[in-house]
Amino acid sequence: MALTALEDFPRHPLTFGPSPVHPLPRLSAHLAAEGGGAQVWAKREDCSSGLAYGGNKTRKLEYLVPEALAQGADTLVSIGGHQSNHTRQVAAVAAHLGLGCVLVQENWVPDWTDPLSTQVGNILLSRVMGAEVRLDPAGFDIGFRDSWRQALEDVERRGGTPYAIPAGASDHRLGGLGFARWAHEVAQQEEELGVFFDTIVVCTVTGSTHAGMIAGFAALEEAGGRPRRVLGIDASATLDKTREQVGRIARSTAELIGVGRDLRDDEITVLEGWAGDVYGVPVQSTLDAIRLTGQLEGVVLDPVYEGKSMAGLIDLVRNGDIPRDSTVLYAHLGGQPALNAYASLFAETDRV
Ligand code: 5PA
Repeated sequence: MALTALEDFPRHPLTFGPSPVHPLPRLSAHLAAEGGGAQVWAKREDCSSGLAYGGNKTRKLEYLVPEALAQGADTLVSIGGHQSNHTRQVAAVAAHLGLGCVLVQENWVPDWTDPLSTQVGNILLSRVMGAEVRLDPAGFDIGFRDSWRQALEDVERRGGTPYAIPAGASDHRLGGLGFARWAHEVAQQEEELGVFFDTIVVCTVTGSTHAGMIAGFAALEEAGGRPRRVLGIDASATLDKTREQVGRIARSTAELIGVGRDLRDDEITVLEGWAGDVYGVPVQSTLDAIRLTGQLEGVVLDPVYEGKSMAGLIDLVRNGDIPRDSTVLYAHLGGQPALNAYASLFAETDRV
């Protein structure tokens, strides 16, 4: 199936190619024994690039990089929490392209006081790759921030040309394109594998991963593809903001890639129930999902994002919201380096 208008946008490849898709047979069997019956597969953004462990932002940045280069930018400027996966991927892309990198790292998880949060995992990797890391006391917010504007101004004052990348590369005109393309990749892999994923489960916070998928699958549906459900699992714990942002980016991306109709509200589904009360702090279901997936499949999830979306998938399969005859695709969006800042949660072996 053609990529339609998506092909008109320049893309700078930063991945090895299509991200791998594979079944999770032992997790599926475990859930079947508990009353669910769906076949669970995973598509792996966490091992699709050689740039600092990859993750979902790498694919998004493929569409921002051509604009940055065309504008003559010499420094990428972005923002996230202390353990942001996004900023680590921006640092890797900057290094790969020979650009400078300034990262504003805010205190998005004040309730998680592990002193290693500003030293290990993602932030360590960003420093290794040469990014200028600026710690900032501001709390979690997916919107635009003064500290980020300040960083952009500082680069200009030094005579540089910054390229601004918002949190999660989301609230950006091109932010949804990477995952619109992901939808086309899924359709192609389905053809090769002879499967159809009727349900996609994806973690959502700043929104453009989920939004891009919605737009991409809508384009496929318009081209005659079978309809399917794209279930976003909120991990922001600021549900209204995330839901609004997903809807806005999904609609603007759909327009950009020429979907040719407005998206229906029922295409934009952000489910709550697994984020806990605050962003960045795992709850029991997060830890259970991390242990279960690790111990049954050898697939590692993080406590901020993927553990929460897998907790959602597990419950939805168990309680039949994802029916027994479903084939469900879990979008693994990366994020494992943050585990290092949560080591105390796993100090002892705990078999499921
Ligand atoms: C992130 C985001 P979106 O922000 O596109 O909704 O993606 C959610 C998500 N899984 C899911 C992982 C591993 C993620 O890293 N991370 C942010 C970051 O700063 O790392 C943007 C918040």
